[in-house]
Parts: sequence; structure tokens; C-alpha cells
Amino acid sequence: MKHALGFLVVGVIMTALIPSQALAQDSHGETDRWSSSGPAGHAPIGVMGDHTHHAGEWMLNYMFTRETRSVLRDGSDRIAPEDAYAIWPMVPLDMTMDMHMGHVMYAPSDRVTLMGMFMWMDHQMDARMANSLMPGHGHGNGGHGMHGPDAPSHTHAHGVSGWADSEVSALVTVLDRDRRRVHLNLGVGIPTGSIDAEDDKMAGSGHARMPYPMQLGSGSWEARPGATFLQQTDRLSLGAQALGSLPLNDNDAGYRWGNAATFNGWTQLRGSNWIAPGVRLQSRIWGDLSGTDPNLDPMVSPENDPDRQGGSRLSGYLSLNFQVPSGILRGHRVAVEWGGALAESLNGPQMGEDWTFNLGWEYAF
Ligand SMILES: [Cu+2]
Repeated sequence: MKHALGFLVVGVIMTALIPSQALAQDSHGETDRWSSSGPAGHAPIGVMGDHTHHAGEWMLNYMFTRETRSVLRDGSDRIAPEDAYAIWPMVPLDMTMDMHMGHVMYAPSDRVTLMGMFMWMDHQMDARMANSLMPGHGHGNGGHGMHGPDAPSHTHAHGVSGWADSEVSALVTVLDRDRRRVHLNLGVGIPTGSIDAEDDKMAGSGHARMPYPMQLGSGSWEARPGATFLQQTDRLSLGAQALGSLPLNDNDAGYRWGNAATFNGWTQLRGSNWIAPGVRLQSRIWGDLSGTDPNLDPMVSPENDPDRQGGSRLSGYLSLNFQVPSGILRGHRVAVEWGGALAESLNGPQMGEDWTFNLGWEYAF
């Protein structure tokens, strides 16, 4: 529902902008092809696979992302942690996810650009946890004996870091005229991230395996098909992208993540050779898990429940792209982006997105 709304908003903005710009004439004889040059030649940094390269060109990218989550939601309603704690002895309170991502692009031809992405993640979470769940508090195994709204509890911090899943993809241009361009995103997700991270402090309690959202990888190969539409006018760079993520196999722990779809729409101002401000709307919908990790007891925490993982979210971001126009750093790009959830509906209780910050560097040669 929310994702449909988001897609609609993006669609309306796009269609409102395109006809008016199509009337604008090229006043200074600029090429009639879409161009990736200039700070608005790349989408806001949070969009992957937005642009292609010329034959023989390479590009390196590094991006840092921080996303924070806190408010518990069931559907779009806020749920107080106390209310969730009355049911589950472990309730998530807040989470910070940092990601360091690198990607390499290379274009063997003008029509095809290849891309490889790899990422390292750090997940930190605070949870309200019944004392009876902890080893050494007398109710080690099982932990169901002593919980409920008044059971003594503490704030439990745990974290995990390491390599997450990787991706290789091909971007294939299928239309390129009148400063419009369409390319297909043909990606494959590679399960390089771990799905069995454990919480040292919980060792021996029977609940050491960290919940689904804390795991670094999906454990499944994924098909990631998509399409990207780009348009430029003298004043604006516009883009829209739809990407799917379809897990192809159950992982070694016995489950797979649900299918997911992400829609992005963005607009950036052109005209400056060093800075391009922009806005981006992202709508994302993702399903519950199928299957179960037998090490995760859904009675202990909603985060252990395969049926409380799906949801949909509309997020908005402000972006700034910079490109060094001259000097020895000529061509280097730096981009920042900041935003968060505008609306979300979660199969909860599940933590929603507070805000996301992206910082990236790119260089093509
Ligand atoms: Cu690139």
C-alpha cells in the first residue's frame, strides 16, 4: 500500500516534469545524447547502477552508509517497547548499521557496463532483555520461565561486523536518444556474508544466535533484475529505477529472505560544473522470510520471527553531488545524501528507519 503510494508519487513527479521539459529546446547546441559528465551525471549516491560508462572506461567508488533504526512499529502504528516486552522477553530498542562499500565499474563496450560490489558491515543493537535469558541468572536454558511485563530486565548491547553479500551485474543500454536513456540492470547477489553470527555474552544460554536482522548476509544467491530510466534537460537530470531482489535458494540455516522491490526517483539541478543538489524518493517493499533458522526461537523476540520481517517504506533524501572541475583532482566526485522514512508499514513489532546518511567518493578513468 505505502509502496504503491510511493511509486505513484514518483511516477506523478516524473510525468509532470517530462512533458514540460520535452518542450524546452536545446539552446546552446548541446549534444542530443544523455551524458554522464558533470556532477549531475551520476544519480544521488544512494542509487546503485544508475549510470553507464563509455567503452574502456573504469570507475572506482567507495561509499560509507550509516542507518539508524529505533521506533517499533506494527503496521504503521508505533508500539511502546513495554507493550512488546509484555509478550517477548527480548525487545529491540535501537540499531545502528554502518556499511563500507566498494564498487568497480568497467565498460567493455558503449552498450555494456560491468559492475562488482562488495561491502563490509557493522551492526550494533540495544535490546531490552529479561535477566532470566542471560546465562548465570538462574534460568539459562529456554528462558521462558520468567518473563512478562514485570520481569526484571536490563539493556543488552550486542554487535556483529564483517563482510556482507556481494553483487556482480551488467548494465545494458537498450535506448539512447533525445537525451533519454534506458538501461537494464542484470545483477546477481552472491552470499558472501555470514548468517550464523553469535552473541558471545549469550553463549551457553541457548540464545546465542543473533536475530535475522542482525545477520550480515542472506545466505542465498539472488537474482536482481531491474531497469533504469534517465533523462536530461539543460536544467535538470532526472532518473527512475526499479530493482528486484529474488532469493533463489534456501540458505544453509534453512530459510530464505522474502522477495524485495525497490523503486527510486530523483531530480537534480544541472548547470554548475562542480555542484548538483538533488532530491530522491525511494519506495521499498520486502517480504517475510520463508523457512526458519531452528536456532532462533520466535517466542524470545519478534526479531527471531520469520513472519515479522517484511514491510514497506517510503523514504525521502536530500543529496549533493560535487565534482572537481579542474586541477590535479579533476574528475574526482564526492557526494553526500541524508534522509529517512516518510511513511512505513512493517510486519511488526519491527524497528523502523530513523535516518540514513551516505557519503561517497568516485573516480572514473
Ligand atoms: Cu560509474
